[in-house]
Amino acid sequence: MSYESILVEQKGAVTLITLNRPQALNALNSQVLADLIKAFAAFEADASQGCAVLTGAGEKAFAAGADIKEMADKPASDFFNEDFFSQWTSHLVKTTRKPWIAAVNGFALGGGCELAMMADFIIASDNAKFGQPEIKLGVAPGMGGSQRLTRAVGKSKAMDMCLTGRMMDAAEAERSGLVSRVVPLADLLADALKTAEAIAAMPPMAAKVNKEMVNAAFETTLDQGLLFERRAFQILTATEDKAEGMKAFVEKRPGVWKGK
Ligand code: CO8
Repeated sequence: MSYESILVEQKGAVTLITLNRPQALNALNSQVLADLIKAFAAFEADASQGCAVLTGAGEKAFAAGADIKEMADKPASDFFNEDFFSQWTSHLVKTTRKPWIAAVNGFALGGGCELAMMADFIIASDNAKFGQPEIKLGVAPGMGGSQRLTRAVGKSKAMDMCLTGRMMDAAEAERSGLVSRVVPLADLLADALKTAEAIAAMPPMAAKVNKEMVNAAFETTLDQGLLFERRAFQILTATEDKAEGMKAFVEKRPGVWKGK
């Protein structure tokens, strides 16, 4: 499979996807979207792949936002008629059932921050900077920033970020719960790949179900979420991997998974 704006490599059971427009700070244009849709579909379909890592080329940016140059002259009717930005969520979030991690190296602004928040979790480098600066362009977040950022860091900080357009550094992002951890830039990729390898080595059905359960917490009441959790747990107990996992524990050996 060939891509114009991203690099895709398989590292064992981990797919590493790199946004590759460093000259534009990996700004997200329609080519990047088309490439990512293809890459995520290939990752999802390939049974040898258990987890993906998304990062940005270069040391400066994960992605500095949607491509402003591409959007600048686009009429409002096109944004509306294309339902601009909707495909990001439908392809990268809704149809990707396998886990994936955003390894944020540098700026994650606007659509870049929103793309990182589509990941199941974010590992950030110590030079990472997050922000929703769209207000400065006369617009507002359009790929989930007002919703996912608010769920991640709460109303006060989300309002602060969206209304001032200021950047949050990696330490503040970790303190606020936006990222799971911060590591030195030099260690970021190795750390993210190691984490992804560990996830890819888990029973695949259990990985998908754990992801679905945590995501359900954002969509349901507590009672409905708890019911979903119990039912999903109960279904997992019928899998061959559950039998193997518990047997392997008792026999003090690693489990060998079938994905069944
Ligand atoms: N889109 C297109 N090109 C970009 C973007 C971007 N989002 N960000 C950076 N670039 C380009 C620059 O234009 C520059 O290109 P060139 O060398 O050809 O001039 C190159 O990347 C390097 O950037 P800078 O020279 O600006 O680098 P600095 O180190 O001086 O600054 C910053 C780094 C602070 C990250 C700065 O580049 C910046 O502020 N970028 C824009 C950040 C931003 O506003 N992001 C939000 C974009 S909007 C969005 O994501 C949601 C949709 C909103 C709809 C808008 C409708 C009009």
